[in-house]
Amino acid sequence: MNEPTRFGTVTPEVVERLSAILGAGGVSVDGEKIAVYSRDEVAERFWDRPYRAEVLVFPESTRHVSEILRMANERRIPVTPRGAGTGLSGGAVPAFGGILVSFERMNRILELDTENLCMTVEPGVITAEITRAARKAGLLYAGDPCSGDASFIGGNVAENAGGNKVIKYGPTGSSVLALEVVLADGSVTWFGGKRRKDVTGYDFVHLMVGSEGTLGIITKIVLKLLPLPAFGVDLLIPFPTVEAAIRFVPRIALEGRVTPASIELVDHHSLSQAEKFLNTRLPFDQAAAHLIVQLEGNDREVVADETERVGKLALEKGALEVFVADNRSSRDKLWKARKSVAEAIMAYYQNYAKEDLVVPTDRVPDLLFAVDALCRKWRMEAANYGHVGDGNIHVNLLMADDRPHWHEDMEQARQELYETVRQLGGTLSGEHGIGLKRKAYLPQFLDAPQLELMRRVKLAFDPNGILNPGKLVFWDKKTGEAGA
Ligand code: 2HG
Ligand code: ZN
Repeated sequence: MNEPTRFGTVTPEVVERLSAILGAGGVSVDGEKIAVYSRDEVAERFWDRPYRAEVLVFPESTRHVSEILRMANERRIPVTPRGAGTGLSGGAVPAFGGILVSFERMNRILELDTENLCMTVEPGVITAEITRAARKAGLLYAGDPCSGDASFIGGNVAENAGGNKVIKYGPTGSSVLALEVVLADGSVTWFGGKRRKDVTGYDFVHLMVGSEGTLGIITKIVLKLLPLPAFGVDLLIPFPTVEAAIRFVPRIALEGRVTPASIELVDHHSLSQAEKFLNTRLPFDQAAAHLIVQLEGNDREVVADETERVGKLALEKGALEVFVADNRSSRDKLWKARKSVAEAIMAYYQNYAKEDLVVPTDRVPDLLFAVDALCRKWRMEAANYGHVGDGNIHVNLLMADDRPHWHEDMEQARQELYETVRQLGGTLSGEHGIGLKRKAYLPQFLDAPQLELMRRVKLAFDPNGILNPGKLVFWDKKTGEAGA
């Protein structure tokens, strides 16, 4: 049961209104279905209680979303937008019940504009479909979250998903040119346009990006495309220590004079989970850490030359070997292993904390030393992997035993870890978002003036606090109102 709040509830009359807007097939009050849709990838036992929407809706158009919001706003009913549920922060969990809006029926690619190099899509398109559609036209959509085969682009935008190509192309937000947004009162507006530059007013496009559905509901997205690089290779580079692997990262740019598309780290523990999960082996899998360095370009010789340079440099800096994957199957195998680490860990461990920390890149070794010490203190294991080129490390704290107070221990360990991150000049989340999972820790990272500004921005967009309440912005627990 959701706690009583001053929010309006979903009465049979509200369900009727929703059915009138969407048609009976666009509304569900089926408890089992609602339970499935009220979750993301965070296991429910990590919450203090299960959260459930009161009604689930499937809009098919901007007009549908607009009418839902107008009605919800009049009655102060919470509205939580939901993509494919691949999120890792509880961002799409309906913390105050109300209406859960699934975007699975708004799943069309509306336009591929090869003159302006952009694509207009609805929020329910699967990220990988966008990549494929662009590729067919010889173009690149640069967003590459690890969950891209399942995630919806709307969720990627709402969380400003990062992924594997951020070092070269930036996170999802760097590819967003414009957004059609339904505001809390149901009005519809466009932020941005098919333009590469725009200082005409505040940058609302990038305020919406990463705002976790708390400011408005995105109904169309214009994505920037780039020419598709003709050649690509992935270097798999094992190192005898994690530190040696990390110390090599800045050398790639400085001495190698190369900007890779990806620089990913997978430590030994992470790799062995993925190997077990996929029943596969990667070379040198006893090494303490592997880097994956992706190089790409339009000139075969330039890519070959860069491959040679980075490979040579790696061996000079202590790499155990350099493996070059330059065909489809070897590249796919490598990335499949990298992208399945998160799922593998969830399959083999019950009690874990999946983190999404970011520190300045030169502080990554300090972060990992601190993680080692923390694990010794709390009798835990760690799997460290992620986007080392961006300083964004998915520290996963794992408990092999099933101790009775595992939750308290984990909480303490997380607190200590966050304090270290803060001292290193780092932050709480690089790409997964705050959601329900990290909300309590925001004040450790954002000062009072910033939190107050966030609250006022929220109030400007959503005076009744109906949009994804409970996320990102501090609200009054009793009233459920954003402004309290
Ligand atoms: C990845 O980079 C994903 O693999 C998931 O962002 C990370 O689950 C995680 O910790
Ligand atoms: Zn990641």
